[in-house]
Amino acid sequence: MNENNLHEHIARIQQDGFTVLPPQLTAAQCDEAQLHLDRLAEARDRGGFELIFNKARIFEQLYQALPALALIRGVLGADALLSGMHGSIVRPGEGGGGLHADGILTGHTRPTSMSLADGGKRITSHIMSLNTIWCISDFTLTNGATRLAPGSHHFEGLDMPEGALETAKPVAAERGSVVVFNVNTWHGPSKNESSANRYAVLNPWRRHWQRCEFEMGRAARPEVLERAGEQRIIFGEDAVSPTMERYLWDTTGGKPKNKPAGESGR
Ligand SMILES: O=C(O)CCC(=O)C(=O)O
Repeated sequence: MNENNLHEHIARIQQDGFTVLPPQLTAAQCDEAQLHLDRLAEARDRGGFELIFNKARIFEQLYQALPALALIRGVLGADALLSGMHGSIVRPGEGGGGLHADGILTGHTRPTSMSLADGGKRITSHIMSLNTIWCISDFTLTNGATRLAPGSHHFEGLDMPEGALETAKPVAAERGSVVVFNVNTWHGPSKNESSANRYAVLNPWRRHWQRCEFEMGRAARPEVLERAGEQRIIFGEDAVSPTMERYLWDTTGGKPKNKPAGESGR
């Protein structure tokens, strides 16, 4: 992605609340991801669809896609954190319920964290967090593609803005593409009226100083962290607060200084 494209995508997220990046995964990579999603679906009730970078190497490719990372960092800062990685299958006949905005689990709209002083208003001046939906299937107007209500991220209230259900439209996107959106944007899967499953991977992102959905530096297997190479920063090991006096604390590794190198201590 060149500098101009990056600015265009950022402007679209600011104006509409979302943008779509052209394919970041090849057809072969999507095929492989789809196979693993089918396998993991069998263990869905036991968390099969959570933390899937630990479960098949193909999912590690999603945070190695540099154009996507450039956009995420262009919005959330160079030290943006991966908050989770979830598998998603919308089967024929599924989807099409209501819309929601993200962020109520660990984001700025977590209900028990909203204060009297907030006056029932969420933060709209800045983009606090992003969600990214990786299209492992082609997303079409009829197969359960994510639908988003353009401009709904500007509304300060916590309830769905009037008219959002009517204005929300499914996003058609080639497989391998990535739908990137402000978590304030109202969205949800549309109804899958086709005869095939709709496959996706959902990767939410947070600013470095926010809580993630998982303590990722601990949740990721050591070999996954190792293979992340330059991108290891997205797991937020350096975002872990010290549990002892700072001079004893390895701020990069997020662990006591006396732990031997390579031992996460977790
Ligand atoms: O699967 C989809 O299309 C939407 C996913 C979603 O609503 C979410 O990640 O919050």
